[in-house]
Amino acid sequence: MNSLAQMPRCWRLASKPHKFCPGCGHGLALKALGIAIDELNIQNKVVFGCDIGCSLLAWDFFDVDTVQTHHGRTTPVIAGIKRARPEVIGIAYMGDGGGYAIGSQHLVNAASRNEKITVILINNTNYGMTGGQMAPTTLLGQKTETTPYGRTVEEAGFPTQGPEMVKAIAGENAYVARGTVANVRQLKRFFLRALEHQIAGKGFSFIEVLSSCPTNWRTNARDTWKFLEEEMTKYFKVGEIGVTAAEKEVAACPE
Ligand SMILES: Cc1ncc(C[n+]2csc(CCOP(=O)(O)OP(=O)(O)O)c2C)c(N)n1
Ligand code: SF4
Repeated sequence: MNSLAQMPRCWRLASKPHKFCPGCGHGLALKALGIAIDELNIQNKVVFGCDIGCSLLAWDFFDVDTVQTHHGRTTPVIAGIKRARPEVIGIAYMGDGGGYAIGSQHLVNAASRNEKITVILINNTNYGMTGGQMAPTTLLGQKTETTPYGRTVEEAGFPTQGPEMVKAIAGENAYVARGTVANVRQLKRFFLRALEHQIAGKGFSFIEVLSSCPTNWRTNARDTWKFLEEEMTKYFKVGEIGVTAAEKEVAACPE
């Protein structure tokens, strides 16, 4: 078992130090994922897909087969690979712009088809790579390049609650959770469960990761952590997302 201080075995050493900004959460999320891959000993079976946006900087992050695609299209590309080669472990890795806005139709349809893949979506409340525009996850009142006076419900609606949406679509066949780079041990546990769900052939698994983007938030270390741990978690609840007994009953109703 790796300790958190070690580099995961499945990381590609030649691409380290990595290319993310200092303080970026992507590196922590990919560390938790790397440890989960090591613990399950599945490095030779994983096909990793990364999206457009800062997630694409992970194209050479792991020593595993990797494909890079466009906005949310990572989901159907990985689903296609999984259908053609059911023995692989398919992981689609993307940002909130790619997954919830530009390519959201793919997430919705993959969830409703219960594709047997694992989707990991980094929620940093903005479009990181292009300079910090509003994303579906931008919090109410949050200032971004395109919401200089703060996001309002009237103009832009409520921030997307992705895991809750996916769970509502995919139901009990899916393993769904929201983790945070502020708790890497818990995040690794969620990744383990998601990958085990796929290995057991049970169906779709989806993990949203609350993550930091100090470059576009324009925050120092203390304020970055504060925004991640205090502001984001008020609206985005961390934990595994279940289906209540009442919801199951409604789903079973012929009407
Ligand atoms: C169809 C299309 N629209 C817009 C862009 C420009 N673009 C590239 S990356 C990006 C933002 C991605 O943001 P997100 O998915 O949140 O990832 P992050 O960079 O925050 O990790 C955009 C809008 C594009 N490449 N193609
Ligand atoms: S712009 Fe934001 S999301 Fe992209 S690498 Fe820098 S800190 Fe990370």
